[in-house]
Amino acid sequence: MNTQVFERSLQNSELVQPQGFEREIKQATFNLKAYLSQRQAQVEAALEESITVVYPEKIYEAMRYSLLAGGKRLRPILCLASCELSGGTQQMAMPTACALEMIHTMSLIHDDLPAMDNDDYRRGKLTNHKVYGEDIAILAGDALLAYAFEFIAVHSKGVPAQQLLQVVAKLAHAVTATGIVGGQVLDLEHEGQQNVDVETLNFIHTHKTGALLEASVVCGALLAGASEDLLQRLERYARNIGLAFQIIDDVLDITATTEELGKTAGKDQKAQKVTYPSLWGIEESRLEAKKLVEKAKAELACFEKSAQPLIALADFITARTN
Ligand code: GRG
Repeated sequence: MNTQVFERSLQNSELVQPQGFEREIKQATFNLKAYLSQRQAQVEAALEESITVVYPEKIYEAMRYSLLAGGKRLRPILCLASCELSGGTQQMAMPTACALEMIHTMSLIHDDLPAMDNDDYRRGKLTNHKVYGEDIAILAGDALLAYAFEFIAVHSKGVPAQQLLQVVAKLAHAVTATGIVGGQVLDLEHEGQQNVDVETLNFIHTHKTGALLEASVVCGALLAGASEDLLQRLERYARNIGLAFQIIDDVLDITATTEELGKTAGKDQKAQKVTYPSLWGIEESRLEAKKLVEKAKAELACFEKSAQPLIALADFITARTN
């Protein structure tokens, strides 16, 4: 993983000052940096073990190349944190956490293809198709997508079958035309159009980016058999951080360097894409993202200590630098 870039994001997140004495006390007892690096190491180890290279080697190598290329591992970490808040264990959630990263990675591989966003770099490395060719990159994405569902079904332990079914259904819903794919189609359709309004932009991003982030949080809770009330709180938390995440992504495309992002910076402006900063400006976009994060955190305020990881992760989303 691109450790330096991740470290910079963490340092930045620590600069965020909690508002109010009470929150200061709560956050003082929670070390986000330590939490993230511990969880990240656990996720890396599980992902490393998840795919073995066998015959035909090329496809397994292509899958591993992108899956193990680093990244913040936010989706798996959100899933683990949500499962634990809901009374479950890390062991119950790890296969789903890995599956979320497999799906996220496949969406990045396909997004980088010449037919889509056409990028040469991702996570600080050459994109999958630049190394393995377009044909293998498409197949590596396809293989990761199917394997994600197999991985949940085969490796989940200690989770009732009914709960696993709910997880699989939620995840599939977040990926298909009702989720990432639908959002991506609309994004492609509106490329180069200047009359995109904020409702359309929200629709695109709540599907293209938000759906998988929401599924990460909700699946963690489903695995643990969370109550309906908790599920709804977590869903609202996730929807708010999902949109905030994309707003900050748009801002970073303008303010961060290619080195910091690990992919080509300034692509939105170059493609004359309508983004949150192009509609509102950078400062207003940051403010909107912060408001969404505050709304997300308010959903979990009643849980005190057990919600500290998810609350700190919400802050990290606006403070990140990549
Ligand atoms: C999912 C079936 C299926 C097909 C893919 C190409 C495509 C359809 C969708 C594009 C989805 C996409 C790339 C959305 C952008 C999401 C986003 C903001 C990614 C960046 O996430 P980070 O910052 O990345 O968490 P790291 O590298 O840290 O994991």
